[in-house]
Amino acid sequence: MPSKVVVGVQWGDEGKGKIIDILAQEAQVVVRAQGGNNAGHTVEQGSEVYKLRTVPSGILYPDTLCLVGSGVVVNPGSLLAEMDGLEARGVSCKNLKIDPRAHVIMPWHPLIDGLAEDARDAEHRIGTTRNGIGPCYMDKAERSGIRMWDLVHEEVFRKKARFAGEEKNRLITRLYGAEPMDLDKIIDEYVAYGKRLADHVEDVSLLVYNSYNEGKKILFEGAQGTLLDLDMGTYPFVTSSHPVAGGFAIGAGVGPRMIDEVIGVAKAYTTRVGEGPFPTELFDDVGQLIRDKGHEYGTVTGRPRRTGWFDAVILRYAVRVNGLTQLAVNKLDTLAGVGDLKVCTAYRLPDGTLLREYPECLEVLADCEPVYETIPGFTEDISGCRNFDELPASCRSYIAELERLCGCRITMVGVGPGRDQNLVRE
Ligand code: 2SA
Ligand code: GDP
Ligand code: MG
Repeated sequence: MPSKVVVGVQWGDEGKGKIIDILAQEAQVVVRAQGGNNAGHTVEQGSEVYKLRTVPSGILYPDTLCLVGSGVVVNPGSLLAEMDGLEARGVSCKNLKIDPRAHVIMPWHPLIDGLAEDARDAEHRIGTTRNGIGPCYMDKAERSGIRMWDLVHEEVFRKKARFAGEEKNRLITRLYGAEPMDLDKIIDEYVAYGKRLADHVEDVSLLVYNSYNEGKKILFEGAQGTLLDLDMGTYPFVTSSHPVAGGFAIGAGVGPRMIDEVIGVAKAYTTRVGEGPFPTELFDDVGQLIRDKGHEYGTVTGRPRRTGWFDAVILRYAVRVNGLTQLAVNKLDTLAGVGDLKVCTAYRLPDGTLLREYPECLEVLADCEPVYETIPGFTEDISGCRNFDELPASCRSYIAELERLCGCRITMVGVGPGRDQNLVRE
């Protein structure tokens, strides 16, 4: 197995956690390279369900090295709670390592995230997860952030946190009229986190490089999705990191030639949480049926996810900007009994022009009407299928048509959340 990247190709929650968990059986190293505890990756192992946020989805394999790269933003309290929860269920976190360059989400980041969201009107609200992801990346880009190395060096940390905290107190009191934070309490709490995490801080760039050169199999785990990418997504309704394949080289500290395969993960329909454009969104009973059948509620926040038809325009875009070599399509089972299936093949502008490529700006996207192709649906419960050939002919035709429209080979089809419900397609 060469090194593989797994990326979300829609707006996140495509079932990446499940695919990573399956592919991790053959890997020795699993690496997260962007995002933070805004991610919610679900892994089901028999009757056990794990909701992972910062910890890579390879953690269920005791000998797999699980790495959190420099491009991730780490909330130490949330990470320790996640590690404690895993340990309490018998999952060891001894192989979890975090890059010293990764930025620390400090308590002011979620606070400012929430204050900023509340201050925005409906038109400008992003619908963030309020975990402080944007404000933490802002400090990183502004060069005033605190990194994991600082966190585990008490004297350095105390100095940097005090300086940054005083500045943030001025910001939140003056701009938002909020109460100042108790910095002594915060700093003591974080120093304690630093002591607990010290043994987990190690140079991830070096670990990945050495592992690769030793012939180990490496899996890079994406969070969020292509349309949430800071550059390539539906800006400004995006997250503040780079979920596209190119983000892995920077976020893990390795050269791009270390990535051999790029596997996109999509759903057989589309979902989105948070605000922003969504051309194929359904507002009717079918949309609600898909939400109910697919349990489409945020893993982290519990927010209802918006639902809609599969959008092949977005998928072609994702094939291009990620350089996909193969595609996994999950949740085909959810579409049983929803009636005929629609797939968006192009967008139509008000003047009648047909757009086959995803537009680069929101203003054009807002005017786009989806052009649909209708494909006969299916009613059979397919969750018990274990081979692609066992699927009803209508399901196989739907997948073949998606493959044709996306221009990328579909190699895996999901018919349920379990490891054994992933049908490999030759
Ligand atoms: P943020 O918090 O700054 O990253 O939010 C900015 C946008 O990114 C979206 N976003 C997500 N979209 C889907 N899933 C995500 N993770 C959770 C999950 C979400 C949840 O797995 O279900 O529990 O609600 C995720 N994280 C960020 C977010 O909705 C904003 O549109
Ligand atoms: P991620 O963020 O991409 O890892 O996805 P999430 O875990 O947030 O959301 C995907 C949800 O769909 C989880 O509850 C998974 O257990 C579930 N899931 C994944 N693949 C399938 C599938 O093929 N069918 C069904 N019914 N559920 C699936
Ligand atoms: Mg998720």
